[in-house]
Amino acid sequence: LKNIMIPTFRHYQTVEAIHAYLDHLASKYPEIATVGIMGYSSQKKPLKYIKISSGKENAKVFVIDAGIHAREWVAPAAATFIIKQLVVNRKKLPKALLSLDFYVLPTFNPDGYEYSYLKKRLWRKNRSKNDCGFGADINRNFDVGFGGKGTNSNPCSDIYPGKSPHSEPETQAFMKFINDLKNNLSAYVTFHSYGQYILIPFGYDLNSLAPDYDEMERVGTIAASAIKKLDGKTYQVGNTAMLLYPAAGGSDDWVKTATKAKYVYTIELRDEGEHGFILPEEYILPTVREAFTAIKVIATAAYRN
Ligand code: ING
Ligand code: ZN
Repeated sequence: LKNIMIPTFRHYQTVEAIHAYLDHLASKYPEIATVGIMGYSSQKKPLKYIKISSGKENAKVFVIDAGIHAREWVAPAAATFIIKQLVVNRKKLPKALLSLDFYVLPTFNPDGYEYSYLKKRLWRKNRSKNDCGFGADINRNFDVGFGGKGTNSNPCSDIYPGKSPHSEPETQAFMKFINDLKNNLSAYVTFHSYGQYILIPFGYDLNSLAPDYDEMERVGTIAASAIKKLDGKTYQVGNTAMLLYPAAGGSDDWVKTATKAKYVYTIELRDEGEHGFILPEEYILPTVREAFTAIKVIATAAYRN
């Protein structure tokens, strides 16, 4: 029996185990950690998040999510690892990380993750009903260039953006959640895999750089250097559309347009394509350490600026 209360990051966990771990932390560390539900998936699973509080009034906010795409299993593992460092290993944290309020949503797409886990490993989308069967790409469902480049209006497609902007319950819950925090929001990171990229908005089209692009690139480059120093891995830094491909309707583009957050990134974790989405379990721990390394750098910048 695997002890879900003490994740070792040697195995990929179920949605239930990840959510149980958040509840466990909230009951063991009630001064620091509280669990909330921002809404429900189309199959009525809770969109559970954990708030890790600085204890300071009007602290700047850092929102982290993962698992918007079902098959990118290492991303929820990374979010879980970050949560563990912020709560259990709090004594080791630098001042910047103690001074921010973190909100972490480790499973943005719990229905899809479970479907990938149990039925179809390479499932990407959520599980909402459509004319083809199931699934919209939540990372195409936001209203920034909706239905444009990198999307496909065929509901069978893996990049089907949904029937209209914000049609998906996961998108709606997330938007409301961000809207409630937006006055203090300073940083947002959404974890995906794979490719080893630190991506900067906008992604909806070519030649469209977000406000603060240069500052985001500066800090992203420091994060990539910190990862290189940690374990030698290379993460490329640049604009989503130019470095990867244009894709409209992403969560990062929406956060950057709808809030005053300065530091907004999509981070594509390991690997560079050898295993792709099916990253072997032995690589979970080194990968999630890279994720936390990037978060420390971005949090330090967010705290200062
Ligand atoms: N990559 C992202 C995708 O949704 C991306 C890249 C980031 C697109 C930000 C748009 C905005 O296609 C993966 N691997 O999902
Ligand atoms: Zn993805």
